[in-house]
Amino acid sequence: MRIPLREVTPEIQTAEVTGWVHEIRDLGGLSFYILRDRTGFLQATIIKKKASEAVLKAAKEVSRESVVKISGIVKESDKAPGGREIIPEYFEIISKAETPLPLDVSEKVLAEVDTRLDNRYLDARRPKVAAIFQIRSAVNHAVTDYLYKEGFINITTSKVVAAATEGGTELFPIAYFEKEAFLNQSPQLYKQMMMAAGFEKVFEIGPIFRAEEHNTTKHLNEATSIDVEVSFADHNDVMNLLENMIVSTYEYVDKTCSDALNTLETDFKVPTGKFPRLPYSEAIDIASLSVDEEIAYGDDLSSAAERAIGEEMGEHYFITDWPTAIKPYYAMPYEDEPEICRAFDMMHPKMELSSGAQRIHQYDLLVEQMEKKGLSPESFEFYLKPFKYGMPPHAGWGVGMDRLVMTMLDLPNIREAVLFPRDRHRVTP
Ligand code: ATP
Ligand code: AMO
Repeated sequence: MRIPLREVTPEIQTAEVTGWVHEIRDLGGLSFYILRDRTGFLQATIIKKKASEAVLKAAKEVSRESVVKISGIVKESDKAPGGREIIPEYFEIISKAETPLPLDVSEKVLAEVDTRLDNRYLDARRPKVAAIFQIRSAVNHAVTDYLYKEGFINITTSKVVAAATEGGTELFPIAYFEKEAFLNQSPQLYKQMMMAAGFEKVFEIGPIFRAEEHNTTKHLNEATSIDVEVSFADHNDVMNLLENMIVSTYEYVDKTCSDALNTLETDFKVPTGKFPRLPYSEAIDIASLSVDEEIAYGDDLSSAAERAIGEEMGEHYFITDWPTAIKPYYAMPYEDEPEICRAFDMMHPKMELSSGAQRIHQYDLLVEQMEKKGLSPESFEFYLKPFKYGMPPHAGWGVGMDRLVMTMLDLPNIREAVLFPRDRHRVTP
């Protein structure tokens, strides 16, 4: 029976293993084959004088990154990785890799990001890359687990839509028979409609599509968003929910991913306690003191402004009380001060991770806000109708999963956190 490489120890005496040939070293009378699978490495040592003809033939023919099956005796060895080695009595090449390889999996030669992404299947054989996706899987698990425990219903909404939700960023049109259709920018309108349906607490983890024109290290054209919506809740309730979810996700990664974190050699820290709440007006003051550009109240925060404020804050934080004019039409203005609204962004010191708000649940006010933003309520009829038949007050947010993983692991580029990223120039693989 096949044994994962990590579990091969001298105590088991003999083993049958499969894996990829990570490295080959030939020292004349001796040759070494470092095998790799998702659990680790194992050295196969061939003593040429003692090995069978069949083993010698396969060993001579095999190339790096081929898939092989080896069985033999397991012995202690202080010079081999993990302090043990296997002496092959059987050596089969299951799938031979062509040479030269498109990129060096053993990391002796570093490849450009584009070469790596073009050959993601090979790139992801590198333990440092695989570790990122093990952690991303744990993040997904922790988030889902947390939300289920909080009583949320997991929903799946359509990604083919007839209208924009967010504004500000462009839509991708798609060919949909004789209708005009687009890829959805956010499940925003759908999660709100499920509040009208009485689901009370919903979440969705799914793709969002944004035709961002520029290539940046923190924007994708297809991102993964963690979206929640909660009825009978205000912006403060969902900010509390968000910070608890983030902390518990970090804690889960800390508890379950120590090998992957060690492989990445990253400075991983679980954020502590409450994230400070910084009103937008104060955030603008901080930014205008530290950034070399004109910044006025009412401006969106540029990336440079975000970084300057982040440096000052030094930890995760919220920016609250945004000007109503620069947040989407669905954000609820304060009753006594309608120029500002119950919207927030949740920030990592390096970038925005989430936007959210208490939403407008009153039909007339929502139509008024849409008109103020230059949108035509007629094209949002499917969304507006539920507000006429019993819409509870509600609030929610969306977190970019890719940015969450990127900032958690201090990755230099969002593409590192995505298996098959989509950007301005990339639609394959
Ligand atoms: P929003 O908060 O409006 O949904 P967003 O999530 O894209 O937008 P960020 O990604 O945090 O917001 O963007 C912060 C800042 O980065 C923006 O205000 C802008 O200055 C800059 N920015 C946003 N999108 C792009 C882009 N596609 N290309 C270059 N810079 C951008
Ligand atoms: P927003 O547009 O701020 O809010 O998006 C929410 C979060 O999604 C992530 N994100 C992206 N990540 C990578 N590339 C992109 N192009 C990209 N665009 C967005 C970010 C961002 O903070 N409907 C609201 C959410 C709500 O109010 O519930 C929304 O979509 O991390």
